[in-house]
Amino acid sequence: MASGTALIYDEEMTTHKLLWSDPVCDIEVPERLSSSYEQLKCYHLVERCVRVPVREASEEEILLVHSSEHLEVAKSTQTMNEEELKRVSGNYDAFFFHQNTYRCARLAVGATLQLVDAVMSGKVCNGMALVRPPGHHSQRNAANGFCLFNNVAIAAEYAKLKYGLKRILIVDWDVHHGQGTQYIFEEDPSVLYFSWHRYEHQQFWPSLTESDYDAVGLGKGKGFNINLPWNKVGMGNSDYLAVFFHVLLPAAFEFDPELVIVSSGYDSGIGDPEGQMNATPEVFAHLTHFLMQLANGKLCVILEGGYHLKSLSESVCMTVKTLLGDPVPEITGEMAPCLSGLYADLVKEDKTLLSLGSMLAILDKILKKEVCNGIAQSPTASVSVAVALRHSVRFGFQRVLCVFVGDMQIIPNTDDGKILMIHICEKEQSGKTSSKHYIPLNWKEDAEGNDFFSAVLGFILPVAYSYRPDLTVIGIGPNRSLGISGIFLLFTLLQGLAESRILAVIEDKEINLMQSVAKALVGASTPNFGTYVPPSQEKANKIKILRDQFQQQWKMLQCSVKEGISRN
Ligand code: Q9C
Ligand code: ZN
Repeated sequence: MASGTALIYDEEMTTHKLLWSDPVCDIEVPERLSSSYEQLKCYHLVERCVRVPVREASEEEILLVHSSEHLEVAKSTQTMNEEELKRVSGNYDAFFFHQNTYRCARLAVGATLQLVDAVMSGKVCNGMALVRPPGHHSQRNAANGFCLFNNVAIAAEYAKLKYGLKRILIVDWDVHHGQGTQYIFEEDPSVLYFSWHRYEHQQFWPSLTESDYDAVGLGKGKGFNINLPWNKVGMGNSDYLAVFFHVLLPAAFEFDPELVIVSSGYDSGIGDPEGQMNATPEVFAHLTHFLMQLANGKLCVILEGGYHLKSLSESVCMTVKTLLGDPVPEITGEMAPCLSGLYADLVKEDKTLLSLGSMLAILDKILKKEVCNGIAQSPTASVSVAVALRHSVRFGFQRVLCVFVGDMQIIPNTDDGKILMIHICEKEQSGKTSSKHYIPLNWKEDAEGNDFFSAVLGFILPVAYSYRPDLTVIGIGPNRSLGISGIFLLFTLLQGLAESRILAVIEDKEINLMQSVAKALVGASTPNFGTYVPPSQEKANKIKILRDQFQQQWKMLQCSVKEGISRN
């Protein structure tokens, strides 16, 4: 499988700039690119990436999306004087031309196509292109909102044509609606377009009715356009995550894209004058990490907006760091270290003792932050898990999330809130009733395909993100009711929490499972274990009932329009 992260940047794209005074356009400055690149250098991320050069897109490539009239107008601006440039710019809503704009826009498209080629050829697994001008407002026949050519839309058409792709997902996390991209793919079922955007009941630019949630695509493309308008400013990390859990990711997993392209605007981040949102740079690491689980990891991130230079460049770094496979940072967090202890009475057999010794050795390395994760084999996983949990709490961890799959001989005490246990098993286990910190989830994976993603996204992740664990322990015991693919998904998605600190405890003799878990923990993307299938009505109801039962305690579960996502 492909590895490595491409980074595409060329200083030449900083030569496009505003020549006159215009308060609408003056935020789209060359420093957006150069300061992002400087910050990447500063964190030593540039040297860890594969440098891919830019190129000029050909006219033919631009014509995949745009009209020849639009191309000719753009071309003609190369030799204009300032007065003429200003006049042509005035024909569009929020756009400025410079003599170098056409050249830069061709480089921006070319950079995007270079990234698609690098990913599709297997030269790298994923990558980011830092480009100007941006693209997602640009339409077949018009420049708009700082965008001349629609970089991402051209890339999607190019990937369909050159690589025969049948399903491409475009995730537009810029704070503006990429109406240009929506128009281009409105009738196209092979491109699923998702955008969230500041909307304020149509008061916010570009103030279109078609930016609302009821624009779902047209004709054959019906169902392949998803808009999530924010009717208030101030949205933050938990809002973005809730939308991923409850809206985007369920659709994306079911769509099963062959390539994911991000219209990556960071004006949805904190401090941005356009967006007025509150999401911190770390959230982009989480969003990136989720998208890395699709399309076998084939992910192309293309810069769009982002006008607060510090917020922008930190967010770019978070994205690239995550693409490189670094642990996902905690969104917020506090911690405290301490000592250790053991369940002496449970440990009767030598075999158990031996396995506990090696488990504790691994756990200690995780607690001391020498490693980020580890796998321990055990003849009795639930005993090892109970010991690991006790030990972690004694050491000083405040919130340990434990997901246990299969039968448990011993159910740890979770009354003090320092442990949250989610117990996945086929049938209700007697002797313990559910509570805020002990949640039984009776689930048997469908034999026809992997339907467990619906439970992970609809219940487990929201609860886990509400809890904000500082360590995750995943135990796999006997009679597990999940297949390898479901367990793999659990491991990859829970890596977004607790700064990726995960201890896996697996009942021995599960060689295949050990290998899959090891792959998940080193950051391999979800292999093809078969298809993701939507849950049956019965399973969907089960998730809904659990959500209703626990949403007062675990707020990220709230996802109804009334009390959830948009808080209108
Ligand atoms: N009163 C991108 O973020 N604002 N473009 C126009 C008119 C234009 C944003 C306000 C914002 C364009 C790529
Ligand atoms: Zn924007």
